[in-house]
Amino acid sequence: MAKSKNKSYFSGLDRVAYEGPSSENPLAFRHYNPAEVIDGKTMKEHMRFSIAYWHSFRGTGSDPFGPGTIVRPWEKGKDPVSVAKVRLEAGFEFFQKIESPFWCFHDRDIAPEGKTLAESNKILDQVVAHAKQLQKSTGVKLLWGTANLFSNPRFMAGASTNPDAHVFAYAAAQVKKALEVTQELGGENYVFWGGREGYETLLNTNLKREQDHLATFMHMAADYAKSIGFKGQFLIEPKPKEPTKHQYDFDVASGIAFLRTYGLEKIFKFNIETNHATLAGHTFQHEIEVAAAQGMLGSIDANSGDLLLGWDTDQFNTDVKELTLAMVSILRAGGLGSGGFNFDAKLRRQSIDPSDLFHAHIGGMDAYAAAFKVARQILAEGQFERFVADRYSSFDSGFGKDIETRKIGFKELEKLVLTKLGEPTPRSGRQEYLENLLNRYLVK
Ligand code: XLS
Ligand code: NI
Ligand code: NI
Repeated sequence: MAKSKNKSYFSGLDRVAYEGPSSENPLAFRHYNPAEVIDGKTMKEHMRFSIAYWHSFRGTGSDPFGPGTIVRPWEKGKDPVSVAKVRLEAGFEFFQKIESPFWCFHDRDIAPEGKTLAESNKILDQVVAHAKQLQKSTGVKLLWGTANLFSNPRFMAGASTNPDAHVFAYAAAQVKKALEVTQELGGENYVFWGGREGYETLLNTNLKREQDHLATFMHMAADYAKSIGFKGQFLIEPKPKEPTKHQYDFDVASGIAFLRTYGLEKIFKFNIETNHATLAGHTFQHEIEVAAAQGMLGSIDANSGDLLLGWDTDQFNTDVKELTLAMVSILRAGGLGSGGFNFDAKLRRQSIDPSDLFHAHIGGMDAYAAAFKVARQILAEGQFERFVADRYSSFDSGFGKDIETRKIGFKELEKLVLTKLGEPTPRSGRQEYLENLLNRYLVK
């Protein structure tokens, strides 16, 4: 079903224009100017924003207490495959109007499942062909693809960590296909979020065996990707809980331990999601720093949670302070490479108008773009960098350097303290001074 040239799924909502910080138009960008060139790259290229298809085009506002509230006009028709194609057209119109260069999907968001795997694959191929055409005609690209290994009841006890080898096999077959379609659409990364890879109770769980299986699955995926010449970056997306009580990819630190334990550390980087960081009891910036410290910062799932709630609320993030701190760490680490900022965020249940989808993304994009600019200024002026460098400067020379290079040990250090150094002089960490300095950048 081809879309006629002038048909619009979002009539009355135009391509969002940049109007600058003083604009009072709520449907304009005030900070994200896609065409603005900074250091030889446009803002569009710097930010690499992406739209999460599952939330923005499959989300209905349903929750455990009631059905969906969001009704889109294109969601009608008897044939689910035709509806899937029309929905994609609506999606690509939105991606263009919101100036997003990328999108992301799970296999099952874009195409309905058939009665058998063979049928599902066939349907997926049809929809992917349509997506490929839309990518070509709009220039919107695929940041990453992934497989939904958590919604279908067959995965209720996990996919690769399922106690039943049959389910492991099914999941393997599904990821094989998801890798193929991600490659077909030029996906720049492939994401593994461990949907139900965790446990509800240890009473029925062999934790060691499940973790071994998870690693085996990752190795199989990497081998297959290699065999088909898939060049995209593999990403692990940690999350501590939800849907299971304990998810194996708890946070970045436990993810690093897992990858190293099983010899996967060269194959993976991390896709860090803000709300997953806070669910794990960390700040967003903390997770970025832990990944960056190991050269494993890959991509961002841009959202935020509600610190008073214990689940993944997946809200759009407009907290410029939180994002500025994250951006400082990201830029200091050299950026995201093939990654980007994917709005893994959904509209609130009462935000039922198509314009709400625009306001949501405008807010997220503007907050990130503003944070990007402030972070660049902070790094260019280097006040925090100099402060931190100075704080550790005793390790730059003399016995401090000898410690870092492991030239000396306890014996030499004891002798130094007893004969020369004596008692150390305490120095202020100056936290309040630094917090005020940060606010000088944020509040002009
Ligand atoms: C769920 C995850 C999921 C991944 C992709 O909490 O964020 O949406 O990003 O499977
Ligand atoms: Ni996510
Ligand atoms: Ni999430």
